[in-house]
Amino acid sequence: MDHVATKPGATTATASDTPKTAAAGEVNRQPQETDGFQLVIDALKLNGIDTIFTLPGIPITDLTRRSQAEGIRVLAFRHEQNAGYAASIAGFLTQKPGICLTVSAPGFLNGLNALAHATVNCFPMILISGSSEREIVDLQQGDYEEMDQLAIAKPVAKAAYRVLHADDIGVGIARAIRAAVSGRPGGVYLDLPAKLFAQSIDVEAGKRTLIKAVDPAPKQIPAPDAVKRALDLLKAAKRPLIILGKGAAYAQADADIKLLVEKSGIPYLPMSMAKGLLPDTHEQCASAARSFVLPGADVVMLIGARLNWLLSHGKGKTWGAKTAKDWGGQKFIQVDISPQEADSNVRIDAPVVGDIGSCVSALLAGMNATEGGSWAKPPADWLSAVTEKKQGNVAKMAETLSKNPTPMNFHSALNVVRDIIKANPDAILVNEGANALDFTRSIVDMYKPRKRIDVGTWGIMGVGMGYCVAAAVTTKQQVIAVEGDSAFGFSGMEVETICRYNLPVCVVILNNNGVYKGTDVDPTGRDPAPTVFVKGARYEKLMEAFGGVGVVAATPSELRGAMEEAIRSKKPTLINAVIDENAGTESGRITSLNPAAKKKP
Ligand code: ADP
Ligand code: TZD
Repeated sequence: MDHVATKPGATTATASDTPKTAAAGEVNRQPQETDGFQLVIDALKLNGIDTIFTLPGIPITDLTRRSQAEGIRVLAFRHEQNAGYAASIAGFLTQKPGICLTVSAPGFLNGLNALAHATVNCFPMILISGSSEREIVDLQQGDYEEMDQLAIAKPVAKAAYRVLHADDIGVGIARAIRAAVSGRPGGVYLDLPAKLFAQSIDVEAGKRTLIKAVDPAPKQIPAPDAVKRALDLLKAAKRPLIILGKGAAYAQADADIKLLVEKSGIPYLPMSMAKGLLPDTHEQCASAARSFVLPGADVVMLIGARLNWLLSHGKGKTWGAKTAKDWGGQKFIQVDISPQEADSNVRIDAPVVGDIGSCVSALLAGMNATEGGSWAKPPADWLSAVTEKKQGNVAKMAETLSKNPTPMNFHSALNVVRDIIKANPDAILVNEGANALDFTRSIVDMYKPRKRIDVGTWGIMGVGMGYCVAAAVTTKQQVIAVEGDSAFGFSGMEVETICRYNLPVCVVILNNNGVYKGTDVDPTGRDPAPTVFVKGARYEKLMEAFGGVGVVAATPSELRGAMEEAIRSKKPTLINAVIDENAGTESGRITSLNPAAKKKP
């Protein structure tokens, strides 16, 4: 097939247009043509993609315009990284790949962080970047924004593809979608050189090249013997524990997961983004007894959670072992879609490989078949020990939360957020920071699945405002972001985006004047210390600058009033919650990972 660039003034037609039949006697009828821009749009729409997160420029500006004209929701950001994070979390929330569209080299690199983040967190996302002329790039002759983007994307992407010909666009997009959502989801890179967009081909021929991916994330049914092995281990356990991870939240198998947990009677721990799969107030929730159940358990069933650093690699003191490298003695069942995940850190005695929906329903069926369906609950002494520990910790926390210190601290501020989320359980909670993250995770209960989105596997700062935009747009719910003042700074300019699209987002900055806290000083007396910011910064004015509501809250009651009003009005709101600059510890709860902290004085 001949690929000719569209001539100036040449008309293009959509693939959905029907070619007109030649009028009687007409000779040399001009064929109806479509172009690369249109085929990309048609291919995305055919596959149910309805939203693009982007920042326009050469060569994709017309793609953003024409996508919008064709009814795709096009959300334009102020920095590609934020568009990328938005796409990644849209993928998590919807199970459809989130699309981030950028310009070449610098725009692509700005989006790359989010692509890596999607891959690391197992979120389906496609980073589509325009790129420069291949001939010039490959001879390194210095094109506008020259870069071999495909090569750079590969190491951080689950898959990476380039499309050179308009009649391959259909295949390119179908492959990208399949790679993003099938098996373990991840970030996919799709390279679209500038020349591709202008290529024109016959409308009908173009239409025939498009592919609607059939069943792009096929179910993966676990093997019956793997399910039996897992159930046998669970049945024999004296002190069993279930850990739910964000893979379980992603799977949208909420009802069956709840059934499994409740039928088993086993205490469970939700990982951060699995909070709310069952309400955190559930009697089997062992979050408040975490440091008791991890070392205490004898059999642990992981559902969509990896034994990475967030679970201390399944060994060491957290798990009751004598030293950091030792095994705590637990046996593990791991339910995961990735067959390579088992044994990544410690031995997995019963891997159950498949999609969580299929695995959980197979486990439930197995439990129902056992002993006539009367699956025995775990031994009472284990359950009562967990409950006792939990009640003690909950009482201690209640006492701390009831205090009302001046200035406000993390606890007194988050006690308000806790009440607000309880009253608005459908709201999405976005959370980043160090102390702002750790305290929110432990203080603010979640009641429904996929309502808490945060820094994820890397503990990354900068996801905040991108997540807010994506959460508001894809779920249409109120969004509440609890942000450290440092964390907010990474994406703060996107408050303009939030105002521009008039999204129901309430940002609460827990402002303690710095990274972790605001009290460090430069020992030489020359500069501010690296961890401190301008004291008394007026972040709320940033929101006011773009027409949103800005509020300073110095007390819990001011914070409560401002949050309630934000939810009532649905207006973009930024609350500068001023807290004690002494509040907070270095690196929050992961001080131990800080090399300086281990140095002997
Ligand atoms: P957390 O940080 O909450 O502990 P992780 O990101 O470490 O969770 O683990 C998520 C796990 O879930 C990954 O190992 C991934 O392969 C798995 N996963 C993601 N989606 C599915 C699914 N639909 N079915 C089964 N496993 C899944
Ligand atoms: N850069 C990126 C992209 N991610 C990171 N995690 C960091 C830097 C290091 N870092 C943390 O791990 S937390 C944090 C940084 C800079 C900010 C902590 O300060 P905060 O929160 O104001 O956001 P608290 O509540 O004051 O601790």
